[in-house]
Amino acid sequence: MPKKPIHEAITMRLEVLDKDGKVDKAFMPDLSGDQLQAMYRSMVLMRKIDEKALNMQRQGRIGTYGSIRGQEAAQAGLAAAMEPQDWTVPSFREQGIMMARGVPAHLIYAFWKGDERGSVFPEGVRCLPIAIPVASQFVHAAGLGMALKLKGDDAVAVGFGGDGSTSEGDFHEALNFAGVFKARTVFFVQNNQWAISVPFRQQTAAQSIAQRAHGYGFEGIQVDGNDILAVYVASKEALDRARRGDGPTLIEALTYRMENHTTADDATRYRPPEDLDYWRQRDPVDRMRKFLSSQKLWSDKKEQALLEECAATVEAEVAALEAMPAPDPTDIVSYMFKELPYNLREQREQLAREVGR
Ligand SMILES: Cc1ncc(C[n+]2csc(CCOP(=O)(O)OP(=O)(O)O)c2C)c(N)n1
Ligand SMILES: [Mg+2]
Repeated sequence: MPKKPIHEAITMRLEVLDKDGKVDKAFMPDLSGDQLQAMYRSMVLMRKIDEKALNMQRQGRIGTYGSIRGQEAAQAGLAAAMEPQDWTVPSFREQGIMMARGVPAHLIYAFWKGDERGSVFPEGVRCLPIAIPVASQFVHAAGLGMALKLKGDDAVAVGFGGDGSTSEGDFHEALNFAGVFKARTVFFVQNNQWAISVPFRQQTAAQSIAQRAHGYGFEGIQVDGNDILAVYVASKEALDRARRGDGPTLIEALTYRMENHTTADDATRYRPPEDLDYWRQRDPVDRMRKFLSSQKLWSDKKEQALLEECAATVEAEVAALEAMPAPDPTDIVSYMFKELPYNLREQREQLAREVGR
């Protein structure tokens, strides 16, 4: 008996903007000059908020911090495609999209200062708290997407993780459930090519993360994650599909982590320095600025004004952080359960006695 194919599986990669800021017109999204400028501005603000966090960590004003430098296009491109009612289910490297979705930066700083109030977002911001357990976000996003479907809510849940997270069982369980139940979910993996010191080639023998979606019966797409326009196009398509009820999508945004894993890491011990030169030439922010300039949508004057505006925003967010009254130390166990189990209740009482609360 000859073998017969039972399915076709082709994984596509999307690029719109090349490293020199030239676009492939066939895939150029229909966005106005104002929208394109707003997308650029959003990336620059993300970078400035991020740079400040690294500086504050060095000054001892916040704790350990993981930078998003190099991943701004992945987060700003997706944010631009999301609707206000959509849910964000972030991991620990999503500060950019969280800000773009309405989480004030000083709360993100507060989180990294170890302050539980950094996870309490303004009313109406549909963003779950930062969750550190790798790949747990996919399970939450699958469940949320299933709930949205059952409730007939016109929103999509977007769950985040990195390349390393795709080796966890949670990733596969979440994708399987979401596929079977046609969850209103988009799985957004930022493949920044490192999981702390483990390179991507040690995560999987597959050529891409995107292709793994085929095994769960839905589409996966790889995009140039340093190309904000490609990320926007792929995200819009995936969000529209989920909103129509046609099921989830896995997006792999191929990018690069330009900084250390966190401030507790030293990437010079494992990463070839020439990688950084290669990726610096593909910087997502520079690339979009080159494109906008070529379209006469940007100028040195606008750049200067934007940098001044971002510096003022950063200072205002730091001032808001430092104006927060000292946190209640017993908060560390306050939000884990609706009702505290007896052992945590005892520990909280003991802590309260020790700190005099
Ligand atoms: C379940 C679990 N295991 C291990 C860790 C420790 N840890 C934190 S980040 C990380 C690597 C994550 O790599 P990746 O998914 O590529 O995300 P990136 O940090 O590159 O954004 C690990 C192993 C964790 N937080 N959770
Ligand atoms: Mg990674």
